[in-house]
Amino acid sequence: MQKSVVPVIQRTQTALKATTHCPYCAFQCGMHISGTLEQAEISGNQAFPVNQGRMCAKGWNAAATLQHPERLLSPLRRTASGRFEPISWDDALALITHSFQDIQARYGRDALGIFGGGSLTNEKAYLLGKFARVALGTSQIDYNGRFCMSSAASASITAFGIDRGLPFPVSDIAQAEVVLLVGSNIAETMPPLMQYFEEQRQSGGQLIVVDPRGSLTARSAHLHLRITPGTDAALANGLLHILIRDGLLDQDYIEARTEGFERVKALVATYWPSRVERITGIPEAQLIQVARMLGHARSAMILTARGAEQQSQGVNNVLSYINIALALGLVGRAASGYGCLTGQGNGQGGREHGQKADQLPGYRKLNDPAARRFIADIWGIAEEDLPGPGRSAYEMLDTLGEEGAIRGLLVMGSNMAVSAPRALHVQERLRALDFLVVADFFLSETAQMADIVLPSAQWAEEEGTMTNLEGRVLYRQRAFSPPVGVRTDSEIICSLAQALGKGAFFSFTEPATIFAELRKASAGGVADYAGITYEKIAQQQGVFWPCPTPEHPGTPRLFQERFFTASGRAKFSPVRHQAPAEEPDDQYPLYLTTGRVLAQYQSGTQTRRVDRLNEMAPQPFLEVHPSTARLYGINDGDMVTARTRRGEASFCARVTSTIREDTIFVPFHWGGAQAINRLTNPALDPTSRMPEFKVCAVRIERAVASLAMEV
Ligand SMILES: Nc1nc2c(c(=O)[nH]1)N[C@H]1C(S)=C(S)[C@@H](COP(=O)(O)OP(=O)(O)OC[C@H]3O[C@@H](n4cnc5c(=O)[nH]c(N)nc54)[C@H](O)[C@@H]3O)O[C@H]1N2
Ligand SMILES: Nc1nc2c(c(=O)[nH]1)N[C@H]1C(S)=C(S)[C@@H](COP(=O)(O)OP(=O)(O)OC[C@H]3O[C@@H](n4cnc5c(=O)[nH]c(N)nc54)[C@H](O)[C@@H]3O)O[C@H]1N2
Ligand code: SF4
Ligand SMILES: [Mo]
Repeated sequence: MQKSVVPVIQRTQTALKATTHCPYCAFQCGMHISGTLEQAEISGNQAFPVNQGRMCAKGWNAAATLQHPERLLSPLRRTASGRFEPISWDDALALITHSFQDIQARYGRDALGIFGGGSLTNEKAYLLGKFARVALGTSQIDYNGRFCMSSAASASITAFGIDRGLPFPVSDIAQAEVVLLVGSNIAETMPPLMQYFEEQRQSGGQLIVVDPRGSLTARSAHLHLRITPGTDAALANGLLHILIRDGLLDQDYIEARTEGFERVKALVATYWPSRVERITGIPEAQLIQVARMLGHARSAMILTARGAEQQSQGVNNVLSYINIALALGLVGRAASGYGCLTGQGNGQGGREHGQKADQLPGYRKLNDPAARRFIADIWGIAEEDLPGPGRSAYEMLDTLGEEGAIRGLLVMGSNMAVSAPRALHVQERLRALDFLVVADFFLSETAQMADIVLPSAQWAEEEGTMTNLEGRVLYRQRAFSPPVGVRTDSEIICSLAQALGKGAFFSFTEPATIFAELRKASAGGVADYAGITYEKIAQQQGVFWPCPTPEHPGTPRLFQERFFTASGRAKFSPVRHQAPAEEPDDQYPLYLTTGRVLAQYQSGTQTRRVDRLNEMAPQPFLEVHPSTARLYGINDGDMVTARTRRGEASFCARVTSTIREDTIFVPFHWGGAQAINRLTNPALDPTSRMPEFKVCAVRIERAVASLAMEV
């Protein structure tokens, strides 16, 4: 085989030095980076109060992607023969401008769409939203947070009038007597967060984990509730039923600080323990034990993550857990409350500054006339020129290329060919586009389908702010210059705006000037960043929003006095348990659930290119219970084919007694034939539009040898 020539990565600046944050998850570990181009050194930032110097394998190996031989170093164009050829930036920008203008002239403004991501800095998320509305005049922009955060966000806005993942610093976890951790596998998804749970345990605290699998996290807990997938609302209603029955509520709090309890009380009356045991598979005795642990604790927290949220009932699931937190008077009390563990690096900030279909900066609503006037003024456009709300992420992908839908798409910060539900269909829709542009560091599976690929700078090559899972705004320092030929996303957006004749609205020369405008645009909004500066972030080790003025210290803890609803009270929501969109039947007798492993990140574009991480997690696997495996004649290590109504794929079996007998689990970090999203169900939550990644019906069989060879 001929060896391809590895391109030389050249930079104008080669010394590396920065105090920054990890490029991956929402824990945003503080790190120092130093050394040389050839040998970058990464160390944990001991002074940063969130990770306190600790990191996981992804963070320790984060420098490996910077000098990676597969980095994109020039724009690429797909030729008639389907191959990519390098082209100049001028040519790339001219081709994009021409195609964009042509598509809008033929099909209207909304025929162009933008798909952003929760890994983009606040500055870039803000700029992308402005680019869609001002430079393209399209309503069609959404982002991958719709697959991630949207259910908890909707529920929190309904209950509390605000959506900040954790309304308290992570260090509060260590002080909580009892923590109910729902659908979260932090031992793999945010390992350094475990230090607070360890501290909690050492002070006599207890951890209860709700998960259909005995995940690494569940195995470290005092109690593991092995829930039937898709039944969280029944569990939460059942716990509240027992709390009411046993008189364990905080009546004073309910009266003083909440509204709507009576309707919830009436509704949960029918969720008696034996019924809830039948639905959830959790023994009555355990239900009573958990209710008592929560009800008698002086401080308690309920934390949810994707397990309960990525469902067609995701919003209801979260609301039902919030009902418990309110009934016990936990929200706003010391070392207590409800929180959602945000996932992506900037999953929090990414949902505040306007890359969401229905949103303007500062977490303002796009259909609120006052918000429209305020932002239109800042942007220097007429209010009537601001488009209205557009389609949500999956609805956008589902209709790409169709009559009246999006014909040209710009993707920045997502690899939906791997990560979207029903991925084969999404790939077909991507192929149906007239024009696809992808900005990425590598030729991701989605970039491979593009007409034009633009090479973007990575985390250590640009400055900017990120907002972590606590709502703490952080500053990423630039460590060195991007490779020659590579541009930052901000430069890309601004130069595209220029080429489209809208340069006057995008005359930003550096992230700091974008942040200055973001601060103004967020002023007076829910997510108010007006008082946050890069300098203040450095001085305070991050600033918690809301922070409305330069003198304001920021707000680490919310809800101590009031909620952000019109009445200032928190709202109970009566929630009925409803089955997931697809349940096991004769044809597809098992549940399929999906999630993550420690060493890989998301669609894997970055981490599958890091040798050390690939050694730790080289391929996906299918977790199956020994009795189920026996039933199908499957041994540990066999190739197993899994099929749903949407597709099939084969995986290596991992037989483990920690998972439920009726459930299999596959991680989603791989593309091609082993992408589990070929099988997942795109049923959406009616409010959040979150797809049901966590539950669908599946059948399995031992793969024939030839099939095993193929993958
Ligand atoms: N290593 C690694 N870390 C990551 C990421 C990564 O890709 N890799 N991604 C980051 C991002 S963007 C996110 S969103 C977070 C996600 O972080 P988590 O939410 O912790 O991760 P998941 O593995 O998706 O899901 C958590 C658990 O939900 C369980 N589950 C499945 N179905 C149900 C159900 O019906 N009810 C309940 N209660 N639980 C259920 C699964 O078995 C799984 O163990 O991780 C972040 N951190
Ligand atoms: N089956 C299943 N599917 C899931 C999930 C699940 O639990 N199960 N979880 C869902 C969740 S929670 C999430 S968050 C999504 C995530 O899935 P994706 O939206 O695909 O997210 P990433 O894999 O992080 O993709 C980011 C892409 O953008 C590139 N990128 C990263 N940062 C930047 C940047 O700053 N600029 C540019 N230009 N490019 C960048 C990366 O190289 C990568 O190719 O997956 C969802 N899909
Ligand atoms: S991936 Fe998350 S937990 Fe791991 S080092 Fe990075 S920020 Fe920290
Ligand atoms: Mo996520």
